[in-house]
Amino acid sequence: MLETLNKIRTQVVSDLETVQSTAELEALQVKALGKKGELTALLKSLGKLPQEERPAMGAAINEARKALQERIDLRAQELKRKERDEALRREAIDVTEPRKLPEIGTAHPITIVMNEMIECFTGMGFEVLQGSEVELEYYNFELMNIPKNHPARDAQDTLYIDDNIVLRTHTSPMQARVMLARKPPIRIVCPGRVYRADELDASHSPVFHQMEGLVVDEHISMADLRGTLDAFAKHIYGADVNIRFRPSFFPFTEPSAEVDLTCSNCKGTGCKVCKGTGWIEILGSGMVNPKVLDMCGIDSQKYSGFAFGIGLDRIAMGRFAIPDMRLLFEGDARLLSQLR
Ligand code: 2U9
Repeated sequence: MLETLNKIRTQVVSDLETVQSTAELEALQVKALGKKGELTALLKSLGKLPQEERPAMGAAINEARKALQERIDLRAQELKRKERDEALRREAIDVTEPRKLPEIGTAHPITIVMNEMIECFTGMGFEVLQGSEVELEYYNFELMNIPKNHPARDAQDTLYIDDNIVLRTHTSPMQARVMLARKPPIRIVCPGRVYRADELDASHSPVFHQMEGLVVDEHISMADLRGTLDAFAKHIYGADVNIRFRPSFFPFTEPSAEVDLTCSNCKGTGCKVCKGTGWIEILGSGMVNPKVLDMCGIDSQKYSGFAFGIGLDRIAMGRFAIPDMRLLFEGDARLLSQLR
């Protein structure tokens, strides 16, 4: 039996040298010292020995178990250290390795145009206000001198939320609110989304973008309007462009004018883009109708004002040669990637 014990011992010691992982080591420990292991089997067979040999043999087995357990523990420590070192090496991250850069986005063409205009008007002392897209009919129409039976109110043009609540058809209700809340001088621009009951096609969209401006003070004249819009046109399109006024009509301005800009394609000589006229229409404007001033609580005897409205979508399309309005609203990243 002692011989068997020594054999087991020698075998375990030599196996300890060859195990290469903690998993293998555990298996070896179970095989040698486990409940069903070789040493336990040996202990159980003590009964076969003559009575007087049993204590010495039992002690020898227990001594062997203790000695082997110590060696196994030592080996376990070694293997653990080795495995940890290997894992550290294997999982090492090279923090100097260049990473794949995320794609950098671009501002939307309408945002680009809007920001340029905001910069221009704030430079001239205008304040920027945004307002709500859902408005009372009263602010959107009544105060803008568009009474109940006016064609502009037709359900075909206006998206109604409720009896007297609409999606604003222009940003003007914001300007009306400012006039009602403040005293002149007023110098504001209101950029934002507006809504009309239009089908979406290459040149129409039920949602589009405007920037309206309003100046109210004593002695404001059409010359102030012209000077402001001329500075605006030159800031956005370059010092060599001019503007011209054509008479027009809007319920909220009197007199009213449509404003054309030197055609950027032909520099005013006439081409296909401007249909031979040398001019491109860019905005509408006028002197604020005295009726509107009075309804908004501003004495039209003392004060006068000018206003203008710019459609940002058409301007963005012209600027970036975007042929179809739908491209502005589809959110296709391939459109923006061309503006980079
Ligand atoms: C107040 C008084 C007057 C704003 C104005 C226009 C002329 C105009 C169009 C431009 C292109 C709408 O987006 S568009 O289709 N706008 O032609 N807008 S005057 O007049 C105002 C605004 C507020 C209190």
